[in-house]
Amino acid sequence: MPHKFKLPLWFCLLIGLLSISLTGCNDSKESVQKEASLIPDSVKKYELWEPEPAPNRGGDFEEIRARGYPYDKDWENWSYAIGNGALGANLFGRTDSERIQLSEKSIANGGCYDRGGITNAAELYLDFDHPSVADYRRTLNLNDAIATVSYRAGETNYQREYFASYPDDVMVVRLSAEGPEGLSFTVRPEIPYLDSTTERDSKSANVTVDGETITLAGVIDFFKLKYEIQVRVIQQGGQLVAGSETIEILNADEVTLLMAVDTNYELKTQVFSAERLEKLDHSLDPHDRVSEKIRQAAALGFEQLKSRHLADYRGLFDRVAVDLNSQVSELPTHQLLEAYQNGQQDPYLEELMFQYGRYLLIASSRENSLPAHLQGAWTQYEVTPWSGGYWHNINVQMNYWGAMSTDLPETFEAYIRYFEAYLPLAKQYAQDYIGELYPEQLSEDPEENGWTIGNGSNPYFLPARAPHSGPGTAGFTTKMLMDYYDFTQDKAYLRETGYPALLGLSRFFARALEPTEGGLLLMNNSASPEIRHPKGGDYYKTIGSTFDQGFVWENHNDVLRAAEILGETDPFLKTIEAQIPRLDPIQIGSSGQIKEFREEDAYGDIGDPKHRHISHLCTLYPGTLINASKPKWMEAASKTLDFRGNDTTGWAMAHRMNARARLKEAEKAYDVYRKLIAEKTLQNLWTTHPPFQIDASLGLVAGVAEMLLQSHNGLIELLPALPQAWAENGSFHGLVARGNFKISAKWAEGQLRQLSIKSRSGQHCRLKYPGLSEASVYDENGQAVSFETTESDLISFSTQKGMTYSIQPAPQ
Ligand code: FUC
Repeated sequence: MPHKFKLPLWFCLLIGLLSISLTGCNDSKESVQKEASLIPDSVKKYELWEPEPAPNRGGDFEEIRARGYPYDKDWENWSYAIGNGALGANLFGRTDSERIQLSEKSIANGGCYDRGGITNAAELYLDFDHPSVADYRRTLNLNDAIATVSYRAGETNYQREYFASYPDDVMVVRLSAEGPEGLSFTVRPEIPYLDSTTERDSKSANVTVDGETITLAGVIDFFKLKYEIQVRVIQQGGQLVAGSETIEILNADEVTLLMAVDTNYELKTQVFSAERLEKLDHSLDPHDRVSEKIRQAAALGFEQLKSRHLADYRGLFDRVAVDLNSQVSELPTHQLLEAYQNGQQDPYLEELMFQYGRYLLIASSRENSLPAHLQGAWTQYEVTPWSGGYWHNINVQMNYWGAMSTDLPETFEAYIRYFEAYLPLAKQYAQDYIGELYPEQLSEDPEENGWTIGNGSNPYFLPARAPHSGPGTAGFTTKMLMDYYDFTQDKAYLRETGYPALLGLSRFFARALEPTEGGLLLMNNSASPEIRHPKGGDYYKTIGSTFDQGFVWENHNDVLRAAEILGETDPFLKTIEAQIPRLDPIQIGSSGQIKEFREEDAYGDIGDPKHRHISHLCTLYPGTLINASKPKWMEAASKTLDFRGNDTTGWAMAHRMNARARLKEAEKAYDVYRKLIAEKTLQNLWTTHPPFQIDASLGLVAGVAEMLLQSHNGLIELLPALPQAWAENGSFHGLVARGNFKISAKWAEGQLRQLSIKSRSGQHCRLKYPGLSEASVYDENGQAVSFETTESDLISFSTQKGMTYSIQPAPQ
């Protein structure tokens, strides 16, 4: 096809047809620039709020959820979470006795499996004794990551602001009072679960007060973890009275509380590989580090802490906006949710859930923190459900599915650091595995045996195998590592971490695959996550499950692509190339389904037909093997999802949503999104398995992005799964496509109307949208850009790094 070249005049006329505020043809350069950015006119307010404090009726030790206790319904349903990656706090906004519940990711006891589990760090109560108040409001503002409480008691107005600062690693609360009464309250800390009867959860604590600082310090016995929490009380006006374990404030105008937490945990291989009591350096004391954080924060003062927090947080959060043609709702959040549950279609709540997911990801995973765990960064439990670990058969991956496409790759750095720390032990596991099962395959060079992992890890523990999830689990993990490169185009990362990881895993797979008589290579010790024997009972073990074969396929292909990008020529790449055609990962069964197991015939022959996991569709999402170039597989995947149904847990709905988006089944993707909000969302908009788990909140972020933009098949597809409910009018700003393109688009009446693409790495750009070959492309100087087109809906053009391109689709 010839290169397309459109005249600027034509371009101006087209733009004139659109209802955007452009000033006419004389101004075309400026117009194009304005259009190119597509920056939303104003930032929409995303806020959770309630006219009542959260109830706080306490936890119930009798109610055990996913092995976790005590279950605290009010904490899960009503409290608001803030966090800075490492540190989390749940706020109740109470006026009698405020409860600030603190979590820190390394604070762990034995947990429910006796191999470490995060546990509630501390409770801080602020006793106000304001039993009857007026004009009460508590909010969690997502634009600023600040929570507030305001009310009137008597003639006095009280205000609170809370935030968790990443740059200064402190929690900050400012309280103020205006009126005759002044601000009087008692700061009363509590170390929870000190009376634990089980040895694996026992701990010591010492609470001291020195002037304006309360210190909580102690040891959790299981790993001999030393922890310290300091609370500094800085008051203006009034009086501060230090007790033995509390601080009382009398008649102040304003009080700032600073909280810092630290432990002797250090993320390095030793925490995974050493024996329980050797994991930590017992000579380390967190005291100096905590004191220093408090000292520095106090020196900065509230206003500076706040402006540094806002600059940091907004720098991440503001990168992406999605407008589904909504109006900001004035309803309290639980009523907004109730209306939705009663069938009201509300694009504002759908946007709010998306942005809330991004907020929760920023709050629970940062460059220097441990990754987001099953509960993000939060736990009030003594024993957290499933130990609050990193589950590698879907949950931890789902946490990061939306990180790259919604321009928060920094949050994934936490996982990269975690991965690098556990990798040496994962290599040992591969050595053990091959040595035990295929001794003739064992290489003397340990690197040649690669690495492998099992399912449920945590900051102290990495399993070698999982009873119910096959070796594909590690391939599920490397998909994130490859995606990180594909989105960021960070070649140094690919060279140092991504490629060696992928290559190492392919080395392991290559040794662990067993040749069959028919010439195939199948994974033994294979499983499909959590599927049990047909008649219940134990986990189903097999040879060559779709999950395992699929992830070998994905990893093998990704490593070849990575090698090409880096110009690597390792001779082992030839082995990988030769193995790929022998994997036979996808088979269609007699019901027209994607088989989960090779020995399955009709759908549901093996395992629970309504099972939450859809691991045999992982090559549809997050993998790429099932794609539009294989319509039969796409059809079979769709049938499989129909058979499986949507009556499932929170995160499993989020996986279905992403899978439906990949199938371009816009209405079905939307239906499951609606169901997730209506059925698995709590009043504080946390999502639930149940119990509360963070993955669905983060997985739906990817789902919304995937409905609006896809980029997994070597091209960028616009509005691939736009449902009727969003079609009339809408826009997105700043979503990211693989190749590191930052994309903004507007649509109306279901049609793409404007598109702008910033090329952040200068990659070749391939775009897909119906009729795109008739479009016009301009660079940010207003110069027409020539492009190639091979099909009517596909254009491709070279880009310059840093340049923003404006694409004007022809009207359909
Ligand atoms: C996987 C899932 C469960 C749960 C657990 C934490 O094992 O199958 O549903 O999410 O992780």
